[in-house]
Amino acid sequence: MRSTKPLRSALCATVAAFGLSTAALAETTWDMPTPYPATNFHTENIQQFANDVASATDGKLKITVHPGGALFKGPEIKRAVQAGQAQIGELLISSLANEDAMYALDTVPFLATSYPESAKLWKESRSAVEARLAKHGLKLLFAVPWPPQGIYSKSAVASMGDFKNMKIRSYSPTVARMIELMGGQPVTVQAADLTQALATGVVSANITSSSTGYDSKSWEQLSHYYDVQAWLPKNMVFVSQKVFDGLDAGTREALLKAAATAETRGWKISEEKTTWYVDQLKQNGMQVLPPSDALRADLKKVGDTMTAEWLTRAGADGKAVLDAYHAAQ
Ligand code: PCA
Repeated sequence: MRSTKPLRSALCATVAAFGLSTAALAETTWDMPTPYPATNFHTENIQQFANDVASATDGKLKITVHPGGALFKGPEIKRAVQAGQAQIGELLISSLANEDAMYALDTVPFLATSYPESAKLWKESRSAVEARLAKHGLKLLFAVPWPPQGIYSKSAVASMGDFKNMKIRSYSPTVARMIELMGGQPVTVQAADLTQALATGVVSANITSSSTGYDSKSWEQLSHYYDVQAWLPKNMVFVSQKVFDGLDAGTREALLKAAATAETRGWKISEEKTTWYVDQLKQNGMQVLPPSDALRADLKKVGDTMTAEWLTRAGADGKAVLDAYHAAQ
């Protein structure tokens, strides 16, 4: 049963008087590994979510956020929660693209390139993502997009030929495939290691958002940002279903409510901050440019190839989601 606030306070006082920890009072603490820096808007949104949960449950459920891949690296976070090494976590959905095509959908180039399109795509694909996580004992709580993805480079890029053999940083199997189709050489680098990879010259170009370009101080090594707006990848937050089921009904309800609020808030902040991030790139001396017509046309072809590849891989389930998305336009 959920104790009332005065009763809990009285119990706390009693417990304190006996020199025991207040943790003995059914207080639960969860570890939450996340891959991105503490000051990134995703992490700030998650910290706010954790604060909301703590206050809605009178401190009964405390979520300790471990940003920057410090507890587990991005790609390890799903396994960590499945294995019970953490109770809740965040990761980039498309980092799981090799596991299931549904996780790759939001990185199919030029399928959903604006916030409204991205919201539609999420509405149509959410239950498919939920079902896949459920098979692994995980419960989806919420998802939030990154700003639109563009291309950073060390020199001006006129057409796709300029990427020939160039080492380009990738953050997911889908991005790696895109780089291959662009003629470049994909090098997987986690966001937490990006600044160093740029500084040591491991890569000379990068595909990501204005947000991660800002976080990694791209202007220190790269000079151009082509605002291609190719897709808006999402991060998702999920919890172990078993751990969730172990909560009392009131706490479960508070968690789900805070998650829904975090999703709405996250989408809004992501969109609002996009202009600010792009401005920061400019203010730090980067040339922010639209892609040339030739580059845009070539990238569009890469997008068409990847859409066809995705459909082949995702089968009937995938086609149903894609049809629903197009019908909702
Ligand atoms: N930032 C993350 C993923 C997508 C994005 O915009 C990164 O570059 O790793």
